[in-house]
Amino acid sequence: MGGTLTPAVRALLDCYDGERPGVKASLARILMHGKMRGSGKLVILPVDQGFEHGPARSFASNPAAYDPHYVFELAIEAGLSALAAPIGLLAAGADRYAGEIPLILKANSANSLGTVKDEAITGTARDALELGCSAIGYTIYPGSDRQYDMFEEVRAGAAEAKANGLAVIIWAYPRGGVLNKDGETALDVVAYGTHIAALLGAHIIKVKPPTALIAEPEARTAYDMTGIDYTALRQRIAHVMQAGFDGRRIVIFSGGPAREDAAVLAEVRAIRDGGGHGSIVGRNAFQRPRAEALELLRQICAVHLGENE
Ligand code: FBP
Repeated sequence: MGGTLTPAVRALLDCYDGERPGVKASLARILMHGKMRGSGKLVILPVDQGFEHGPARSFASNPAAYDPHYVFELAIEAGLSALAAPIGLLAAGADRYAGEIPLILKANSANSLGTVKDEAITGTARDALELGCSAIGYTIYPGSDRQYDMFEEVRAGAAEAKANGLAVIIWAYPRGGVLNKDGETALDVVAYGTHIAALLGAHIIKVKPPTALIAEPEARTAYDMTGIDYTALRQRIAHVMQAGFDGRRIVIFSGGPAREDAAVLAEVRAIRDGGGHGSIVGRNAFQRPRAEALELLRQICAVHLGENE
């Protein structure tokens, strides 16, 4: 269904000064779809974990999700903003469900069998267009020994995508190099990853909710200087939004490993209160039985919409 853009969506599109009309139309298509339609917030289902973590770790707890049609239907029935997945999964449903949900082609992929912190290019702008996608997505690993090659690959892919009217999403996941596991989600590191993604030209940036740790000793002084207390997640989210061009880029937060509903929803409330643009929730959706997943997704959407849960 078409319709007039809401003030919230117009305001967001205005943040992308000078961007091509085709790209803005693609962003609008995602922002004007499903339950979050017109709110300026997004809730997206990512299903690339089969690649990143392997099939059993991803789907054994809810075997229905081995079937690509299941995840298409989950995203559609939940009224989500978009479905993001690698080319093979999208190709298995893009025709059958054409026009029912905006699609995002996850165009690079890693697997947990390798040791190098890198991703292979597994899709192109042309692939995305053929599948009817609105956007293309890339992971970057700031900090990894392969980071500069990843940045160059994203630059090339993003340029081609934008020239073809596709929006660009960057999954900014610092890891490798000097970072240990805790450092990957430290506040300064997540903010740094967000900023690098914005500087690389992402329209939408996806990061993990940050912890209160400051990993880089040199950054500590800068944070101390602000006098801001980052104990509350809400405050840390607000800082990540600053790093995303002070709210001029759409920044959404990933769901992480499957947890209790209450823990997921508490985090989503902090994302909302910190001014985050939404959530991208995979395992906490498709690893639950369908009815439970739909109910949790309903509540996640309600939180972001500021409705009664
Ligand atoms: P989840 O909600 O399942 O965490 O999905 C978000 C996501 O970014 C996926 O797109 C991706 O497969 C996964 O997290 C990667 O997580 P990690 O890099 O920590 O293995």
